[in-house]
Amino acid sequence: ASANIGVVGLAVMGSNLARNLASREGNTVAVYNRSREKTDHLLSEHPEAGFIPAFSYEEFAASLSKPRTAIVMVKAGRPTDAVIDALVEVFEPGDIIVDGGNAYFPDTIRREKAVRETGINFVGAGISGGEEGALTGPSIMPGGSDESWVTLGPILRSIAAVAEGEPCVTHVGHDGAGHFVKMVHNGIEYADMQLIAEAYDLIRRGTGKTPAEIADVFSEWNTGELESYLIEITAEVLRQVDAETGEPLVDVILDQAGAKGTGAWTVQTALSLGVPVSGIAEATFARSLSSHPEQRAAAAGLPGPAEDFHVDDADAFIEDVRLALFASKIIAYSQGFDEIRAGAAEYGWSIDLGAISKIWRGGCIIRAQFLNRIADAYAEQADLPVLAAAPYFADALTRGQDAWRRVVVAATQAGIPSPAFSSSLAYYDGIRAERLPAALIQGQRDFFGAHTYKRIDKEGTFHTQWSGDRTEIEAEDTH
Ligand code: NBP
Repeated sequence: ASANIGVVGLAVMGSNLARNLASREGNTVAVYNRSREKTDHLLSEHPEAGFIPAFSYEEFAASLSKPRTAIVMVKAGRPTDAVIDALVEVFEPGDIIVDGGNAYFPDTIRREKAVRETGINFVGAGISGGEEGALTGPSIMPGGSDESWVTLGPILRSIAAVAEGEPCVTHVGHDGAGHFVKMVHNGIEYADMQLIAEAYDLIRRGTGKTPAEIADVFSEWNTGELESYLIEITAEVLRQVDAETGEPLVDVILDQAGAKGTGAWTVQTALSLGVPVSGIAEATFARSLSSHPEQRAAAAGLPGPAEDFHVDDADAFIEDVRLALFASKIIAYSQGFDEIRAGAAEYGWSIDLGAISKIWRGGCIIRAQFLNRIADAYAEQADLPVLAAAPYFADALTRGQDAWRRVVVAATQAGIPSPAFSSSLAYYDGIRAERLPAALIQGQRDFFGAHTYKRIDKEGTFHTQWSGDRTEIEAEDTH
């Protein structure tokens, strides 16, 4: 027994994570993969890592010092269950099994409960940053017990990305909290990407600039408050020229966006929690819409606006789009953090929202300067009801709202779909409204279903006898 950490599953993510672990002072890494070839390959390619190979689960367990700690990096779903079951057989109480794959958080809650009964610790850890991040430093979102964190904390801190001197990992909360937060991270990523795509589309169709020229706009934006990994890579993608045709690559890529499901999970979960994540939902739906070529072909003949879209002052328009993008981004993040807040309340997790924004500053796809402002807002007030109303963000929304409205109006008039821009603006106007037509909805519900309503001027629950003389009575029940 001489390894302090083990990795099971040596496909691209697992082998990169194993190499990352091995490269850090103090770690000796045991490795195991179901089929022998991947283990042999990793060992021959990276003799410098000093891996301790195992070719059975028994050998793997024997090569680990106690408490045994293993990170599982296999395909999500059944393969993960199969590996956990096998490890439970060879591990002992106090040992730690970490699932670093992309598990759906209810699965993590279920697995944690089952494994805990054996006395073994189970930790679901969201790991963001793809292959590159796994190798050089990901953002890590571990859940699980406090006991497991004592052993796991230093190991994960050793391999995580570092942002402003701090490792991008924190003990998020118990059982499924880590995978929940990773899920919302991906949902926010969907919204951020959609917003950037809408900004590009509006600028291109409004000003006639080429993708390469728009790349320069994004590079410029990347020096200011929008500074982020996603803006940076957007410029790179837009600048890329297709070797075969000489066209901008973005013009030869099929316009049907794929998805692996984490955006949908974020939205489904938000629906059951009753949290309006409209930006994430629209971003997820926009990908679905793009991926139905038969419907798009059938609808292609439907009319758009009579006049062509052209803006007179390109620079002013681009500045409006920048402000609209920042305002919409604030809303998307505000909604995402709202979902984490609601999830924590529902599942009994104690999640430090400021700490979450900090561990997203490095390693992950949504890494950005902006996340410091979120951390500041929660440092100022830990129980913020809504992030968008915190002073820094309220100020940015105040600065941006006129431009935001102009952009949404222009997009609507030009017939350019901007679901994420416009739904974010609708959310903003909804959340800040003094009164909402929800009052009318309550009246309608009372009319057809006797669902009752409350009044603004006195306590109690009321019902109007719609099918009778329409007098109001005090009601007992709220349906
Ligand atoms: P894959 O998701 O492609 O999984 C392949 C690995 O699973 C191989 O090691 C394979 O072993 C193993 N495996 C399977 Br399949 N069934 C198994 C079973 N019944 N028992 C034991 N092992 C089994 O690998 P990946 O792309 O490296 O991703 C690993 C995890 O990390 C996934 O959950 C993924 O969602 C997550 N993730 C991926 C990324 C990314 O950018 N790719 C980013 C973040 C998270 P074999 O060699 O014997 O077939």
